[in-house]
Amino acid sequence: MKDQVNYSLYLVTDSTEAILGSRDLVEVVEQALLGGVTIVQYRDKSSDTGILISTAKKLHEKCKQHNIPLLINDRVDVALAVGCEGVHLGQDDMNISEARRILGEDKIIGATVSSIEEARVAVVRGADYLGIGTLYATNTKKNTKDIIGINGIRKILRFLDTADEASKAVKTVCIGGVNASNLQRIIYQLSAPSPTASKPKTIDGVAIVSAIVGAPNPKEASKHLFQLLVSPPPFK
Ligand code: TZP
Ligand code: MG
Repeated sequence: MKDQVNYSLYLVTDSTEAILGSRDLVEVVEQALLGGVTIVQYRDKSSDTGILISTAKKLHEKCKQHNIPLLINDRVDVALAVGCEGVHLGQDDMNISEARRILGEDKIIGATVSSIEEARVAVVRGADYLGIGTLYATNTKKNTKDIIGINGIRKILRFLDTADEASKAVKTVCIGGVNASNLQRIIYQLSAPSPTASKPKTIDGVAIVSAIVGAPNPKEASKHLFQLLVSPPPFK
């Protein structure tokens, strides 16, 4: 099941006034699902546990209708309560090995990584995918110290490509400042062949917050981003 997950257009939600505004998150996610997002992470840094669980249950219903996995940011307990497909954990969250022990092999566990060492450790601990970033500075996550750019992401992809089988197999998405104007360039730049591998490791998807959740029309925004992903860039 989880081998078949499509990471290509990965929606990360935001419930803040600055991005979601006064709109209903469940409605915005429904629109994004209709537009073609392929996986959803519920990320809400301020709601209490009760709200997190009730919102996640509603989001899970919507995602199930579209056959799209729902992951929960930070909170293994919320993912368990909801019975959704997995979690996304940062460097300060529960250890990936602990989360794996609690959630079992069938659930998806993603890890935020900003360096080769963090990527190496996340793979050893059993992450299914890596959210690599921060690609570009973004207002969505302020004070991010680890802005690594295209070159930082390339270095991590190359490391994974030349390491063990688990590293080669781990899925990857990049995050931070991705939008419709830079998406194709990013994909192109992260698909350049590795000098050492015969079948170079490329990025499996882009994780996006504001360019979807903050868009005037999240369905059209997702549809446009999806089309950009499936059509070749004009400069290729
Ligand atoms: N982690 C690194 S950057 C980021 C997260 C959650 C936010 C990305 O938001 P946006 O709006 O897609 O730049
Ligand atoms: Mg976290």
